[in-house]
Amino acid sequence: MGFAQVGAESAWRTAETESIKGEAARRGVNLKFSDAQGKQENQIKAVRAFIAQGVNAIILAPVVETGWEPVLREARRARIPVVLVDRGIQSTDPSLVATLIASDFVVEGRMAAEWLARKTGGKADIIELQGTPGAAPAIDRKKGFEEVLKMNPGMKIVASQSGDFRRSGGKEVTEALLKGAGAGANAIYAHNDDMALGAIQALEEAGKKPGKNVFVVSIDGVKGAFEAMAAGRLNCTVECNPLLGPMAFDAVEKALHGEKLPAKTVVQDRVFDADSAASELPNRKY
Ligand code: GZL
Repeated sequence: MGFAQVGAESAWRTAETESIKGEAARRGVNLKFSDAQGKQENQIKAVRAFIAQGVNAIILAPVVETGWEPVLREARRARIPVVLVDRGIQSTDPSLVATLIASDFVVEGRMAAEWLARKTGGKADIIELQGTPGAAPAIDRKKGFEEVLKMNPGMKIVASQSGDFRRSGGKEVTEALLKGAGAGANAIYAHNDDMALGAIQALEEAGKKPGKNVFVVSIDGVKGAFEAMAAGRLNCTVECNPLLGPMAFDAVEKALHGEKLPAKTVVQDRVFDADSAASELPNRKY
């Protein structure tokens, strides 16, 4: 089997890779792994290589939504099923993939905004740290967040920029925005925990108190986020479960047996905040 992974940009990504590699080992599957360093052309090359090597099936975490149809047609021609995990694609032909296993990022964006609206009484000037441009989670987390802002006129995104889902990106973008359009912000919405943790560092270096006079809300639910919440530096994280290995291999098995799979299996997410962080921390698996 082949697994074409995005890269290693965040703790979430690492946890997903470990889940899929671990499940392959548990099932005695020979898994060929490719880390695309965040570049779609490397992912496409990896899928082509898997096809040339005659793998039985391919697991793909598509870095961005567009540009997949040609290589997916080549996989279909080779009768190699492709299971998408964690991010979806835009395609006019649903038969090109066996199924998608992922969270609902629009719902995650809504949950983050609803939590912030409750916490601030619907009044906030927000710096938004976006994920990778063109990636399904970046597009949809923004969409869901803005849906809730439409119903809360006192909440405004005063600055928004991509930190590419990286901690370093979150820190650098926050440093820059605090000197510009985001100077008066009293809240940060980060599309993932790694960027939120970078932003928290930037806020503290700017003499602000993240978690206290600047609310910080993010998504993923990685261990570092729970530790930051327990320390009072992060206010809320919306869980996005990366432990997709078992579901991915179940889907591959079904596809190989010619079973029809649902277009999408939605992974359920929960919201956690500082009140529950300390008690929840020991239960965290990633
Ligand atoms: C979500 C996943 C995102 C995570 C980030 O399914 O694609 O990519 O939220 C990761 O941490 O980089």
